[in-house]
Amino acid sequence: MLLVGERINGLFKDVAQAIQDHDPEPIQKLALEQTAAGAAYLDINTGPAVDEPEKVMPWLVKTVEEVVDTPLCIDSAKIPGLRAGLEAVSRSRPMINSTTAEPAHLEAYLPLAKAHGALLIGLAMNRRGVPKDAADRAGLAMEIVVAADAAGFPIEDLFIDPLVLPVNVGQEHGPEVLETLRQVKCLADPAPHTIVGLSNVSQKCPHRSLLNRTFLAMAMAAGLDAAIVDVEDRELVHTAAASRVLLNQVIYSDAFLENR
Ligand code: THG
Repeated sequence: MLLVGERINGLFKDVAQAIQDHDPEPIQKLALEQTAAGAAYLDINTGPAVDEPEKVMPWLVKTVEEVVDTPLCIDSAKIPGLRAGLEAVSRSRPMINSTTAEPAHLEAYLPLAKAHGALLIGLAMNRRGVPKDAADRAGLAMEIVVAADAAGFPIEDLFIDPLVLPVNVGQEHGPEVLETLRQVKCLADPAPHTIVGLSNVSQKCPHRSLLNRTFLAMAMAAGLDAAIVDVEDRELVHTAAASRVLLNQVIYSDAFLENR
């Protein structure tokens, strides 16, 4: 299970403030803390309020790379921000977050991912938005797989994201996300990897940690390989470790909570 730390995101007020103040310290503290907590990747997102992501993204990348070696997941809905972030990455194999199934997006992101030797997240959505049911999400995932194959992009470097929605507004999507995770594993051989933005499920809900870790265990049983999460949530990281043991993904030991 690959855990991607979610905290360096302008959605969070402290990060938005640090970006505004051009203050590296809060960002570097989050990079160190998440790495110590077991993050294999760090998501880097300027947040929606930033006017010039192509300036802010390279600053975030450099700020983080000054203090950790942890590979980065460059998260931007805008191509200039993404491209500038990738160009600033110096030592690790980055992950691109993300393309959709939209042909224009695939045409832009697949060559970019290839050129940078990057892993690529493909969202199960297109210009019409996120489909309601699993079959349509899996259909869009298949379009991404076909385009990746045609572009010579390795399917084992592709991470399909079925898109998790908040349970308080999109309750019916939960089981559809789980079913999509199962179906994606049958789309190709080797199958693409799968990833979700886990904390979406509990946005604006009470008991966030409980909702997050419960959905994580369910999603792992359905074939989830990676998740963008709050890695500083110990109960969540422990749930991932317990799930890996119970799904026979790692050999049991009494010290299973130490497994990363
Ligand atoms: N898929 C992919 N990438 C993603 C997502 C996804 N990147 C962003 C997001 N979703 C995952 N990361 C977060 C980060 C923060 C929150 C949720 C998901 C979050 N933030 C608080 C909120 O909005 O209430 C911020 C408030 C605060 O504490 O300051 O919930 O799905 N590929």
